[in-house]
Amino acid sequence: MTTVQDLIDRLEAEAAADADPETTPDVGIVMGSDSDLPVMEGAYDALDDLDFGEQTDFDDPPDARFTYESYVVSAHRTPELMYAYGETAVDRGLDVIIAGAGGKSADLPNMTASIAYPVPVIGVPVQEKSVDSVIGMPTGAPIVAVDAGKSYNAALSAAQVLAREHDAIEDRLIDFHDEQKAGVADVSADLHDLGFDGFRARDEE
Ligand code: AIR
Repeated sequence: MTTVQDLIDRLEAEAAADADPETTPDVGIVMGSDSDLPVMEGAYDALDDLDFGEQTDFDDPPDARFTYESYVVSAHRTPELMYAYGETAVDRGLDVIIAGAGGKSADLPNMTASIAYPVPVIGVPVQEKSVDSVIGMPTGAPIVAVDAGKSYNAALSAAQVLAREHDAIEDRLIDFHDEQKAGVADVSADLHDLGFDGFRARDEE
């Protein structure tokens, strides 16, 4: 069984390895519990939509040029792991972190933002009641956050950060936006041209 100390040792060894930045995960996803996965799933979906690959082995990156990794890190159950993840972020080659937590004490995003600084952290309040604890940071301690449950947007924001340095991600973001625009135009014309009943009947088919 893997212990918290095993994970901390792993993160520290990876940080010390001085890996080629092209082989390290670009985005780190952390969440307070695996019970957050149904909400955090959107971040994986968006990164997949943007052609990122999932890196499950630090020493063996996937073929995709841009990658993400994910861990469960609880601010309250495993504070040592939260510190280790934040403290090793720069040396492990992470460029941006997406952090999600639920409940009223959703402190993983805000604490990770402070520990990993200056690596930007995009916070995802997993529930409505988590919003205040995610975004309520004091002056000088920044966090970027999305609305409750909007993990898909968190990944788009992470990609926007990376796009300032990587034209390929910028192109993919622009394509994604164009696809969205086309989708709205399509549905708009269908609603108008089929009429309400026809549109609903088509959707129920
Ligand atoms: N949580 C886990 N450790 C600290 C916090 N705040 C959050 C998780 C999850 C919620 O507590 O992010 O949203 C409930 O976790 P669990 O594991 O009891 O389902």
